[in-house]
Amino acid sequence: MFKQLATATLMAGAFLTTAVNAAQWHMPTPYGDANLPTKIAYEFAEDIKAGTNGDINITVHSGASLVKHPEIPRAVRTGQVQLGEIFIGIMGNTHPVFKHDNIPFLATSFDDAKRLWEAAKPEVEKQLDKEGMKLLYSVPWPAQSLYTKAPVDRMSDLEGLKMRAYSPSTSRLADLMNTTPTTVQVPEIPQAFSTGIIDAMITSPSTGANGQAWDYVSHYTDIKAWIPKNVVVVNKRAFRRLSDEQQQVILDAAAAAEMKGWDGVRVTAAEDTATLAENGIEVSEPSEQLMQEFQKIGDIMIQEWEEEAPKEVGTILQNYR
Ligand code: PCA
Repeated sequence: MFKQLATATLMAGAFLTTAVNAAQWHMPTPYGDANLPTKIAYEFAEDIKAGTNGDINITVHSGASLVKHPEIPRAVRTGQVQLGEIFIGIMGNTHPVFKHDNIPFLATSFDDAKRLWEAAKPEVEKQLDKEGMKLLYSVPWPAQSLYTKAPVDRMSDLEGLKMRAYSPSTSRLADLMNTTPTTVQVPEIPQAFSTGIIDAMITSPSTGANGQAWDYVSHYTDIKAWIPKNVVVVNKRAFRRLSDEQQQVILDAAAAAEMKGWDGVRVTAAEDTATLAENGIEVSEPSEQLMQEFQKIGDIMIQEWEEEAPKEVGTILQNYR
């Protein structure tokens, strides 16, 4: 009898421990299931579920289905959701350190982009920390290139066009190109082109291929202007509440996700550029003149960016260079 009671108590205790440490978490992401970052997010959630024996069960809500992209930082900060994925550039108005992500011609190869990320990461982590968030991992996009309805040989070919923007930095870039910036989220791109809200955009071959850009543009000029990233962040309080073992499972899954992103993007960049060409888009290298004109704008943007926060941005540039 005693023994039975003791066993029952022990079992109840075990159950309670599980119940206290078990968690159903929600992870909003901005982009659809066809995108590399989303695929990695699902695997990240699987790794954590397996590593915690189901105690931390993360539901990935892709394609901004639970929280609209611009609202994801606030949702994680306030603990409305425990973690989420964010395109770094959209936080450019929160603090200039986030703008390192969308500066044209600062880092245009994957190796340089990785170095820039290492240089910027401590400053990014500091700002996220002030916002109650902890950085888990990043996923880079392929380099950002130019989609238009006509060939582009020089900057003046773009003058007056309505240019898609997706961050404060890309709005500024559109201004400097003598185009008109219009903010459009990925799911609305096809409609924005068909209704004449935008005439041109700068984004990855992946976003062009996923959105069937051949339906609304004819030319892809491969300027490779910058390599932006998404980050996955967790609410600090939610993370701290976990046991040390659970925290370690999450950190290990994050490290694996980071590797998958930086390896995988090289493959998707090549595949998706080929897909654009296969579907009839004219893919071409930029003219020397166009690159020189873009380069000048890039220099202006680096200078403006540094003036915005000389200390933090100076540190990033110094680390990078
Ligand atoms: N695709 C996303 C972010 C960068 C990219 O390549 C977009 O166009 O919004």
